[in-house]
Amino acid sequence: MTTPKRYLITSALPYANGLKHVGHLAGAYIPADIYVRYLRAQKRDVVFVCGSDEHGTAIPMQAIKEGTTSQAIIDKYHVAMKEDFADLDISFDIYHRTSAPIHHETAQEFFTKLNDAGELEIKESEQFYDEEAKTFLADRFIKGICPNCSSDRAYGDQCENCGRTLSPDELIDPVSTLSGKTPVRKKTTHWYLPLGKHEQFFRDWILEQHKDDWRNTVVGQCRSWIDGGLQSRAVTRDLDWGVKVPLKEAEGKVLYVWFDAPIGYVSATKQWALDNKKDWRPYWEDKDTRLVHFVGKDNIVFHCIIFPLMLKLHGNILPDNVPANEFLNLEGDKMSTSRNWKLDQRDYINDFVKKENGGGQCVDMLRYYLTQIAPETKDSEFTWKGFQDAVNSELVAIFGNYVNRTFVLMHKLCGGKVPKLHEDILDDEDRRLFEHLQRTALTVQYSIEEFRFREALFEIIDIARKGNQYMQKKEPWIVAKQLAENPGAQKSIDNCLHICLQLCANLSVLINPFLPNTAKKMLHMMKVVDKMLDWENAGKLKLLSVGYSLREPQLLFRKIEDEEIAYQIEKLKSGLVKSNAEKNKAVKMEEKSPSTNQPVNKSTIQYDDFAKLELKAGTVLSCEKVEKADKLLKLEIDLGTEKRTIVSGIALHYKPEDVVGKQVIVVTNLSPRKMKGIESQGMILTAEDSDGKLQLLKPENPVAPGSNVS
Ligand code: B3M
Ligand code: ZN
Repeated sequence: MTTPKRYLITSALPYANGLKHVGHLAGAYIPADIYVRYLRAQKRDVVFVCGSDEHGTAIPMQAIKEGTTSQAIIDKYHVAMKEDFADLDISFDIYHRTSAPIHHETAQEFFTKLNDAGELEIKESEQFYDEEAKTFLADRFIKGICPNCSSDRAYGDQCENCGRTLSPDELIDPVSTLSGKTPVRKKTTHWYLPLGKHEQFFRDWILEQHKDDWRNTVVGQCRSWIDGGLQSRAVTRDLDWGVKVPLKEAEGKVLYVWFDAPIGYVSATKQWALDNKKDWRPYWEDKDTRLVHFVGKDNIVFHCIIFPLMLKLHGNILPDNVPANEFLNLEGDKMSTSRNWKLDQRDYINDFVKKENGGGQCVDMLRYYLTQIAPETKDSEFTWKGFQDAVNSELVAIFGNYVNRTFVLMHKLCGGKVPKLHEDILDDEDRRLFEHLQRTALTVQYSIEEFRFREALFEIIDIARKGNQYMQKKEPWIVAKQLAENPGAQKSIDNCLHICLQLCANLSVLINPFLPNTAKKMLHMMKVVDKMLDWENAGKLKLLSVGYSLREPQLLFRKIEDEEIAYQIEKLKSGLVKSNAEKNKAVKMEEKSPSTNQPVNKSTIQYDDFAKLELKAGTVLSCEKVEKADKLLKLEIDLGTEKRTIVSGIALHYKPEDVVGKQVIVVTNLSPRKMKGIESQGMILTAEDSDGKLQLLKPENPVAPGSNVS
């Protein structure tokens, strides 16, 4: 691939509605930062932009939750997120915010240009309206049951449980999150981006042009959107928080957050250019710019379909790649803010980075582990044990140990100076190591250019591993013992340490984009300036001059102790218990059925509470799928004296024909509730096996339908 004139690199703009966790960090920030640091070391013209996404319903909802104003929320979280990124050495050229006037102007100009060119459709439709709060209900202000997974944590834009993108119409049992009431439908006008009209463009651009250089997961998601039929997307909302629609007839409407947020990349570039006396235009208008968006997989459609279309219609360049990451799970479960099952960046910073023996090395430890397990091709998992292993057995035992040994021995056996390389006694072992280094430098470069950071990091550690093996074979400390009888042996010691030191210098160049603090520490030890870290030095064999005196070694990494890990795991678990206790309270107040499959720590109840349940055995008479609900089955159940219709979320685990004739246990006195328009008159009991599959509970031997269960 040819080298472009300049690069514009973006990381997804995080919502300013709360602190971000390490899943976010692994998905969109660390990979982008590695890439940018690499480009800078290559002396390329690169601008790295990000900022807070301060619009959308997520902000006023958080304001309601915290009993404050939307403005106070964005001010608080904008500052907090900016600080966290800085503490973790994410090296944005600008961390901007979408509440800035320059952003509002830029977003409005985008809308106006598209609208004036006739590229938007105007349509009247019926939307949910809360009569009590006297407002239309956009996205997050409407809640219901997910048609895909039956979770009750589904909103008008997306299900929090399964991640599916939703429209308010798809929700089962929609309620307003403002008043808790069932909303009514009311007419309203909105502006739409007609994606369907541009289907051919997407097919050519993504499915043909980029089918090989974009990640399979990204192309796959785009293909399913395109093949599924691209619908027009509303780009305005009835809401009073956001960028005002710049039209008289659109009083009270704002731009949809997903219309304005990605324009935030443009407005951030403008602000950066202003601050640095540069021209922003070529970064967005000149074809010789490579635009790369780093995002998590839930943002793919917006960065590959919606925003590119906006850019195209507005006359801008298109992204060259969108290396989206899958999700990072935590200790066997999905990371979740609502369940408090997460590791916030802030918590890591407080518990490790800001601690006495923390600092830059702890930043690098997290950057290391999150890159080593980066969910580049599939979901991956953060475990505290995995973190400890990565640090102790790779960073400490391989990388840190190699550098430390080299420096210690150089001081002990070579007088603290870079020894000479005696070409006349170079052997195969020496040459093999050189060759390996040169090959690896190229592999690392290639992997980074292809956004395969895990692979690149593995290769770098492997150099240190090979360095350790080399030193173990050469055993300069043993050779040193023979010096009295054989003074010529010093040459062999010199060669070993010369080579090991040049390898250390190379390691600092290669590791720099990944672990910048470590590279800096190594520079200090080698007494060299930043220029050493220029990428052109990668793979070079004479980075350190002979006779140059070097400093004493500093330990690059400390060990992670068992107690630290135990403490973190305990903290995580106790956080979950707390959030479940709060959640149980909320569920009770809302009188929701416990249909979510989250781990719940229920409190003890009295026998009387249990006795309120009426449980009966029944026999399934018939069963069918519920339309437009992947998880639901509708069952007719014989309870002896009566028949009942029950809707159950077992469709992913049982086929309708497999259930007919089976006996089941039914909760018969649960108040009826409607799901997908069908009244469910009770609930059947299941148990979840270790694979997460639901198993129907049944009496050991058949009993008469209607038999009591106790
Ligand atoms: N704020 C969603 C998110 O944080 C959204 C990204 C915007 S990128 C332009 O996942
Ligand atoms: Zn769902």
